[in-house]
Amino acid sequence: MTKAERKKAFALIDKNNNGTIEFKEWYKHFDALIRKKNATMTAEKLLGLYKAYDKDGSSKGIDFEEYNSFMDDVFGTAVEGIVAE
Ligand SMILES: [Ca+2]
Repeated sequence: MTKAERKKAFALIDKNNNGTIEFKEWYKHFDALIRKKNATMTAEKLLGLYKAYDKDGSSKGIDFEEYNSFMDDVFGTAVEGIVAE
C-alpha cells in the first residue's frame, strides 16, 4: 500500500473529516472489516489497539502519522516485505 493509498484509506475511516480517527470511527471500520473475514475481535481488544496507537494519548484520536505506523506494523512485514523480495 502506497502512502497515497493509505491517505485515501485514512480519509474513508475519518468519516467526519476532522483529520483524526476517533474511537467510534475506528471501531466501526475495523469491526466491519473483521466481520467480513468471519473473525471476531472484542471491543476491548479494538480499544486496546486504538490506545496503543494513539501515541500522544490525546484521546482526541489517531492522526495520519499514527495510522501510518499502525499500518506499518500490521502490513509492513507481512505484505510489503513479500512484495519487496
Ligand atoms: Ca474523525
